[in-house]
Amino acid sequence: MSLKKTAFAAALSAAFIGGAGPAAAAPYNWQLGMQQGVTPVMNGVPGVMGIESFHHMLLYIITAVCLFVLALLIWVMIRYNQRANPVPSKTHHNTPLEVAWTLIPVVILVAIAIPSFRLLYFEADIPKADVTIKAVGKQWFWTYAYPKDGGFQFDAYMLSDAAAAKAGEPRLLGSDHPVYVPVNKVVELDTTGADVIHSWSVPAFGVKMDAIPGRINRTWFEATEIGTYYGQCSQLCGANHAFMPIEVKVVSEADYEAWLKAAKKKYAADPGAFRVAADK
Ligand SMILES: [Cu+2]
Repeated sequence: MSLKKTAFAAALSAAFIGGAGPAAAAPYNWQLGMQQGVTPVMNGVPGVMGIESFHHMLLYIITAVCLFVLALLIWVMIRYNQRANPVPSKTHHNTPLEVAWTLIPVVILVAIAIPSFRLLYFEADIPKADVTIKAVGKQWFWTYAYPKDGGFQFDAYMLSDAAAAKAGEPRLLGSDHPVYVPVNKVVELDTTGADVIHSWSVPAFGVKMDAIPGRINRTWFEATEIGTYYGQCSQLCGANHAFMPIEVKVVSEADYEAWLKAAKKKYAADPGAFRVAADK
């Protein structure tokens, strides 16, 4: 099999059976579908459809609706054009048909609404957090703080192309100071903006939360696989909007503790240094 064919087969298998691509934690060439999810919100839990399955379900429904409408249009154009049907019937009103075209869409919408609301509540109801991180969007970098683990904070800027290549990080996605979180732990993310609206977004986690000046938006994730995950600011926030990436390293509990110990020293713990509205 040629290289191109192999990539295509990988993309196909990823799209249709949800298989992992060559690099599970990041997009890859010829990929179809979403990045592989690594959180309950993305992958779902018993009783709650995750973002990925919910998206697939919507795709099937909308495809069926579009094909059905297309078929009706083609049928009308062929069967009832002026040439095929020179004398149009004067028929109007058909009660069973009108009931059907009202009820069937209602049933479809309810079928969508039930898993949609379940997922929405699952995302909004933050479980008891093991780790809390504050992410402050700034023009154009992120400031992170670990208010409950020593209160230290640090700034995370994008790596230059040269630095990213040297560090083996993807271009435009690598950060000079990644965020570390432990695997299989609930991480609460509190986000706000220091100047304009930014958005903290990591596709593999199913997280996209606006960072709005003057308020704290809270969300959560529980990464179930060790790895490095990337995201980007997802609100147009000015000239360097595209250059304030998010890099999250999901590590083992022991590695996290080791990082925490080093980080407290490195970022010179100062609990008083980081204050936002909700702290007061
Ligand atoms: Cu931004």
